[in-house]
Amino acid sequence: MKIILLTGFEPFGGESINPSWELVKLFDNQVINDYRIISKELPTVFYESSALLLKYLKEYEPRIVLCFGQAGGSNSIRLERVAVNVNDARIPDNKGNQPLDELIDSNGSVAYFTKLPIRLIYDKLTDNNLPVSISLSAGSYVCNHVFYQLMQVIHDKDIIGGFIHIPYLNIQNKPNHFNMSMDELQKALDIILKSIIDYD
Ligand code: PCA
Repeated sequence: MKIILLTGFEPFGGESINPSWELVKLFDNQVINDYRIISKELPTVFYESSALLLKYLKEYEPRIVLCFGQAGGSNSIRLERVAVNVNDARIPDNKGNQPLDELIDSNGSVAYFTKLPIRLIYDKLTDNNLPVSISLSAGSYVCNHVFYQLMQVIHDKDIIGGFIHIPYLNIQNKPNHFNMSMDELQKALDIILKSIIDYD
C-alpha cells in the first residue's frame, strides 16, 4: 500500500472551523486502488505546522502529499503553482507570532514549483463544472510557509506533492463571500485524488 498524506489546518482568524480540515478528515483511512489515505490536522502556527508536517513525512513516507488551507474570499479552488521563501503575516498566527519580511530559510532557494499535475487537475475539475483556478501565490502566511517547507523536502525526491487553497464553506456564514458546500468540496477532492493517482 502506498500512502497519500492529506493535511488541513485548524481554524484561525476568529473562525470556528477551517474547511480544509473539515474536508480532509472525511477521507482519513479511505483506500483508493493501492493507496491508503492518512489525514492530519496542522496548527495554524509558523514553524510548528511545518515541523509537524516534516515529522509525518518521516513517519508515513507518503508517495503523495496534498496540503490544504482556507483562502477566505476566494471564488475558486486554487491550485498553487509556487511556494516562496518568505514569512510576512497580515494577522498573528494562533500563537501570536507575526513575522514580517522574514525568510523562511536564510540559506534556502527563493521559490519552488509545485509537483502536482495542476493542469491535469484544472482540466478535470473544469470538466466537472467545479470552480478552479491556477494561482501564482499562496500568500505569505502559514499556508505558504508549510508549502515552501514541503517543497524544500520533496523537490528532489520521488514524492508528488503541493498545496491547494479552498474557499469558505457555506456553513461559515459569510453572506458576502463566495462559498462551497461540503458535497462539492468532497466531489472535488475525489477528482483531485483520482487525477493524481492516474498521473502517478
Ligand atoms: N489558511 C491560511 C493559514 C491556514 C489556512 O487555512 C493561509 O492561507 O495562509
